[in-house]
Amino acid sequence: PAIKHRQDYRPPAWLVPNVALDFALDPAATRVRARLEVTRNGEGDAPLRLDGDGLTPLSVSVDGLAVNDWRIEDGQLVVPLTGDAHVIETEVAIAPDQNTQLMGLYSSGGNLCTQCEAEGFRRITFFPDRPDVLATYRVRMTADKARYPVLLANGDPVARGDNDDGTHWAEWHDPFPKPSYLFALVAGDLACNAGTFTTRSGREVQLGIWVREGDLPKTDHALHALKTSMAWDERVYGREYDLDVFNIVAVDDFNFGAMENKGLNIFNSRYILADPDTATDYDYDAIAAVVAHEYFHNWSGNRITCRDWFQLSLKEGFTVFRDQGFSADQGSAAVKRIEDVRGLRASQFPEDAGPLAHPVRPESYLEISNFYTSTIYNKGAELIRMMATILGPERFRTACDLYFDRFDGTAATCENFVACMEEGGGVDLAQFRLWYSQAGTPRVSASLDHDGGRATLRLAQQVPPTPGQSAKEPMVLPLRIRLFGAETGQPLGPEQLVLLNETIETIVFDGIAERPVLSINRGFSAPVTIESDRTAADLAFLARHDDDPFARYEAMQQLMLDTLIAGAVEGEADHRAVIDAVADTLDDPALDPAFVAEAVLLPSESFVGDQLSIVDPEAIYRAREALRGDLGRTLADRWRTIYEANSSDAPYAYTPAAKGARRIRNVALGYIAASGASDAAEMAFRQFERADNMTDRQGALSTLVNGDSDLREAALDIFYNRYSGNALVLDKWFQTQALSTRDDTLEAVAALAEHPSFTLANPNRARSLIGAFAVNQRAFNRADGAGYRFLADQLIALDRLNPQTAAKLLPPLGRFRRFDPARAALMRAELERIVATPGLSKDLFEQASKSLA
Ligand code: B3K
Ligand code: ZN
Repeated sequence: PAIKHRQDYRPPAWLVPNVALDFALDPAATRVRARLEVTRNGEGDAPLRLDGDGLTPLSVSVDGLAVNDWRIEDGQLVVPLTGDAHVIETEVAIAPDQNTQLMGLYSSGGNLCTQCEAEGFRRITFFPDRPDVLATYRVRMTADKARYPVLLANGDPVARGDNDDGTHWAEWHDPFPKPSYLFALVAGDLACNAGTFTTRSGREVQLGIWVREGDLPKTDHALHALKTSMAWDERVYGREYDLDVFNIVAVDDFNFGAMENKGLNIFNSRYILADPDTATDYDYDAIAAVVAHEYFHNWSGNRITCRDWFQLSLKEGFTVFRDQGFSADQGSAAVKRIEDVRGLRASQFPEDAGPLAHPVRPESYLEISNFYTSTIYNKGAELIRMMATILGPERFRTACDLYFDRFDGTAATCENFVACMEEGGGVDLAQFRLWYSQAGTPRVSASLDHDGGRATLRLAQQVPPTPGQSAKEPMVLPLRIRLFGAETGQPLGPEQLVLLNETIETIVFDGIAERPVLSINRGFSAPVTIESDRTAADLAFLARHDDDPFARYEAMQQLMLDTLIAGAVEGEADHRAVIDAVADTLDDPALDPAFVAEAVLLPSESFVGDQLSIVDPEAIYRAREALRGDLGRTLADRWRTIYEANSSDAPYAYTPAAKGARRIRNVALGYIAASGASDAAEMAFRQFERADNMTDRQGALSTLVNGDSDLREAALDIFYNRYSGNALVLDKWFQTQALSTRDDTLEAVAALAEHPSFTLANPNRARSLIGAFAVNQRAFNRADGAGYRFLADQLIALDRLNPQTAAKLLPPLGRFRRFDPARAALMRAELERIVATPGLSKDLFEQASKSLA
C-alpha cells in the first residue's frame, strides 16, 4: 500500500464548485446519482480523477452524454476531459446494510446515516475526496416514508413531498462550500427535541436533537449544552452560527465520539443521552464538552477547513483548546485543567514515548484514520494553549480574529494559523514552530540553588529521540514559575513566564533572603516532564502552600509518584510524607471538594509504569495497593467523616457542589475499601442500592467489583438486569469488570467476550470490554502472555468487521520495549501474528508493523 507524504501536496487538478446528489435510499441497495460541475484548476491536461472505494459505476456521462472512455485505476474513476469546465454525472449502487466499517453510508439501529471523515465520502459516490476541494451541495433523498419518516442533510431544508408509491422525498441545500468529509445525511424514524437560539445579530436558529422516541427524555442536557456553546463562542471568540437550522442526530454505532458535519452533526449516542439514572457526572461533562467541540468546529474546521490531512491538528488541536476553555468556564477551571492533564499523560505521553510517536503535523501516513490521535488532538491543543500563554488573552483574541477573517471559506494549514498568531500577537514564533515538526515529550530538569540572597535556577531541556527523528533542536517552552519562602510559606515575588528556548539556561532571582521552594510549570503551561531536585519536604510544602491549584495538585502527585516508584523498585517505601499531605489536604476547609478529590487520588498504575524504564506490573500494583491501604487505614476516621458529610438525602442535582460531593464521597469509599475494613462491602452495597444516580451506583459497583465479597455478584446481577435494555449502561457493566484489580480479571473478560450481550460489531461495546482490558496494566500484562493473546485474537476478529476501531485498540501491544524480555517476546509474537494475518486491513497493518519496527 502507498504511503502518503506531506511534502507531496499538490493543488487539485480539478475543482468542483457545485454538486447535486440524488439518493434513492434503501438499506440493501441505495442508488446514488451525482452531478458534479467540474472546472480545471490551473494549466495542464490532466484527466479528471474521482476517488472511489468499492464503487462500480453504473453509468458515466459528460455534459449530458453517456461516455465509455472512462477507466478505474486503484478504485479511482478516471475520465478524460478535453475542455476546462464540464458536468459529470455518475450513478452507483451501495449497500448500507453490509457496511460494518461504519464509514460512508451505513445502517444503525434501523436508521441510515453517514460518516465521511476522513475518506468515507468515496464509499458513497465518485468524488475528489480531499479537503481542499470545496463544493456547495444540493441533496435530494427518496425513501420509504413509513420506515424513514425523517430525512435530514446538511444546510437548510428546501422542499419535501410524497410520492404515490409509499415513498417520500426531501431536498436540502448547503450554501457554504465545504469539503466532502463534511457531507452528511440521515434517514430514520426519529423524534426531535427542538429548541431555538437567536444569534447576537438576530438570526433565529432552529435547533433539533434527533433520537429514537424513547430516548427523548434524555436529550435536555445536550440541547442545553448546545445553546450554551453557541452563546459562549459568540462571547469568547466573536463567532456566530450561520445557517437557519442546526441538527444533531444520535446513533448507537459510531467509530468515534461525534462528527461536525455542516449543520448536521452526527453523534455517538453516548455523547448525547443522559439522565441521572443512566449517566454519570463524568458522562454529563463529556456530553457538554463534545457537543461544544462539534459546534465549535463550525468555525474551526468548517468555515476554515484543512488543506490536507497532515494539517488535521489545525482544526482538532484548536477545537479541543476551545472546548477545554468552554468546559473550564462551566465549573472549576482548576479541576478541568487537572482532568485534561491527567488525560494527556494517560494517552498522549505514552504515544509520544512509543513506536507510534509522530509530530503534531505528521510527515507521512498509510491510513489517515490512524492519525486521529491524542497527539493531533490533545498535544495539538497544548500547542494552541502555549501560544495563547505567550501572547496573553487580548493579543490571542486579536490573532484568532485575524485567522478567522483571513482564512474564512478556505482550506488552510497549521503554518497559516501560526503566522496569524505571530502577526496578530506581534511575536516571533519561528522557533516555536518546532512543536509542529518534532515529536516526543520534552524533559526539563530544574535545580534551584540559594546562596546569600540570590537564588539561581538552572534549567536544561532535552527532547528524546522518536521514530525517524534521532536528533532534536531545543524547543520554546513557556514555563510559569514562582518561588515561595520555605519558612513563611509566602510567595517571593510575582509569577514569571520564562520562555526556555536554549538547551541550558540559568535564571537569577535577587533579594531572596529565605530559602526558596520552586513552583514550576504552573497550570501545566508547557506539555513537558519536569525533573527537579525538590525534596519530599519541598513537595509536601507546595502541596500545602502553592497558590496555583494545578501546581498544588502536581506537587502532591509528584510526592505520591516518588513514593510509589520507591515502593515498586525497593519493595517498600516510607508512606509518611504522602499520608501527612493527604491529611492536610482533607483538613483544609478552604479547598473545593472536587479539587480535594482529584488531589488525594493516587497516580494510576500505568502512569507509574510510564516513569520506569522497565515496567514491573506486579510490583507497581503491590506498591500502589500498599499505599492505598495505608492511606485507608491511617486516615480511616477522616474517610468516614468525609463519606458521611458528603452523603445527603437531597435528591440528585447536577450542580458543581453536588458533583463535588459525589466525587469526594466515592473517593472516600474507595479508600475505606482499600483499608480492608470489614464493613466496606456492605457500605458499598448500601450505596449501590440506595443511589438515585449512576455516579454513585457505578462508583459503588466499581468498589465491589474489585473485591471478593458475595455482594459483588449480587450487585453485578442487579445492575445487569436493571439495565439490560440500555446499551450505554451495559457498556459500563462490561467496562467496570474489565478494569477490575482482581487476579482473575482476564478469565472474567474472556468469559464476557462470550456473553450474549457482547458484540464486536458495536464499537462502544468493543471498546468497553477489549479497550478497557488493554489499559488494565496488571491484568493485560500477565506474565503468561494470555492477555496479549486475548487482545490479538479480538483485534484480528474485529479487523474483519471494522478496521478503524480495531487499529485504535492496538497500541498497548506495541509497548513491549518497556517490559522485561519474557513479556516483550510474548507481545512481539502477537504483533507478528497480527501482521501475518491474511487479508489484514491497512489500518491494523500500519499500527502493528510500526509497533514492531
Ligand atoms: N472530526 C471528527 C473525527 C472523525 C474521524 C474519524 N476517523 C470528530 C471530531 O474531532 O470532532
Ligand atoms: Zn474535532
